[in-house]
Amino acid sequence: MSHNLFKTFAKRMRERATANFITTREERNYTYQDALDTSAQLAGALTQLGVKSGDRVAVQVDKSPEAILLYLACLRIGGVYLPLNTGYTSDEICYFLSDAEPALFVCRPAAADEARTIAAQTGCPAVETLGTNADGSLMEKSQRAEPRNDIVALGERDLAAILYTSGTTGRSKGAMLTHRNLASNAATLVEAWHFSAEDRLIHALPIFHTHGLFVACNVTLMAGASMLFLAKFDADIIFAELPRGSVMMGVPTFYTRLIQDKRLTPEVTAQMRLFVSGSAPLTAETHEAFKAKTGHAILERYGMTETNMNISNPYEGERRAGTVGTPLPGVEIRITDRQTGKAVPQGEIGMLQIRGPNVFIGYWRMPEKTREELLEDGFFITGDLATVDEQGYVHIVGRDKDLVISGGYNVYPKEVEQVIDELEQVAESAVIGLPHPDFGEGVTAVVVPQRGTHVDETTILGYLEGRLAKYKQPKRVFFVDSLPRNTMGKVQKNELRKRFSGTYQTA
Ligand code: MCA
Ligand code: AMP
Repeated sequence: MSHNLFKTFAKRMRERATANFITTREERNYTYQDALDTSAQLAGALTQLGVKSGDRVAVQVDKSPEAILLYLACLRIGGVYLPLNTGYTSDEICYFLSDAEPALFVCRPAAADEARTIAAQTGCPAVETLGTNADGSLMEKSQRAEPRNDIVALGERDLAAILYTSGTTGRSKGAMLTHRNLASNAATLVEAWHFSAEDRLIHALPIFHTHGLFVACNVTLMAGASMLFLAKFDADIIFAELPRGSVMMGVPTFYTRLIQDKRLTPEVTAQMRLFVSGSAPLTAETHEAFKAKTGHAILERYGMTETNMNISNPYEGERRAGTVGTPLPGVEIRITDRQTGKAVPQGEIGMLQIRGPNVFIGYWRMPEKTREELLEDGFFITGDLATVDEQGYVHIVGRDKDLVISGGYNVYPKEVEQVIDELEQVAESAVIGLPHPDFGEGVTAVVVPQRGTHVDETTILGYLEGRLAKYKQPKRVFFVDSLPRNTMGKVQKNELRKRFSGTYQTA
């Protein structure tokens, strides 16, 4: 039996052949039959370009229906899809290509020259382009290619995708996700969230992370539903489209922005049956304010790149503000003591661990990191601190990992600190997340200047420009004479968070 996820999708796509799969605001439509045909053409082009089963295909393109069809084409032929944040700089891309060694790099048309330089430096044999209007060299090649209507047979552990997540050491790790991981999670979510062919998903998330790519698109495909594909979150467009949608998935920033808008009313959301939130904590206040303004209780769920979705508030039953709900069917959780790894008594706080068919098989070419985080018994150490209440609802109460989540994007302080510390005028730095009214947490740098030198905020921010993706760059930089440390010499980031806590209060 083949585990190729596309086999499951294709069956549903054929059943729904004449129905719309993706529509854009510019009225570009793909029916499911169009999606089957174009993905077969793209699969033909990939084959012609030398991509074979198991080969990585790195993709850094703007959001478009064709980018999703490229993802489907990869699945068809057993290629491993490797989406990259459009905000990543050349330096960042260089690392990903050297590490993943893709057979092909697909980039934006405007970035073709730069991409070829990076490909040459990293030994990537082919570069093609994909634009937002069904344009670019890959689309041109696909039109002339022999279509591949077959679906490559794959085993249980064959990879569908590698998604890079930053690490505490500052080096990004490639999470290896199998066809089985993605298939099981999509099927579970379709059931849990009552997705059907009737649904129209308002899709305003980026498509290079788990949330916008797998949660949104795989669930839509499995249900045979349709998606309205928006380039990005734009409140004006969301309000115009809400009356024609049935589901929206978003990060908390979507919801905090919507509740500040007078246009958020029960009437404008009357057609919607479900609002989902994830990727970062949704505060109980935001949950309650949204409910007061619309009558809808946002369904908050919890996931990770490494595990897909694990825990969700119920579709039917109480969606409890400030909690992420109960484990999804097939997912096991345990809350453990951070030192001993033993389960803590119910109601106590500990490290959240997860096991299930949704959990990845390891980090790409990092066996030691994999062993540290993915235990022999199959449980994955999330790095999140949680407690389970008497009704079985999970509360994520904090993080044991040094991570900032800004507008749903993860930023590992180490990565930013390393770049700041390259500056001669800097002795050392500490990057922290502070409460931010729009992004939830605002990346903030606290810097100790080198004795006898002068350095200011502009110099530091100027240095980071072009070296780190925009969302990783601090919103503010502060200067101190020394960093607070404990007796072990470890920087006490809690102290810094307290000291600068009011920074964005009026932002
Ligand atoms: C944009 N900027 C940001 C962010 N986004 N800065 C920090 N954090 C961000 N997330 C910068 C812009 O470059 C700009 O800088 C300034 O902030 C204002 O931009 P604005 O136009 O307001 O932002 P936007 O374009 O509206 O984007 C905000 C956003 C977006 C809608 C929240 O970041 C977004 O779509 N986030 C979703 C992320 C996501 O999908 N995460 C899922 C990861 P300047 O003005 O200086 O140029 S998957 C995951 O976490 C797991 C698996 C899970 O559970 O889902
Ligand atoms: P990523 O590495 O991008 O997959 O992000 C995963 C991390 O996002 C988790 O380890 C959590 O810290 C955080 N996260 C995701 N969903 C939620 C949620 N609903 N509440 C709190 N944190 C969340």
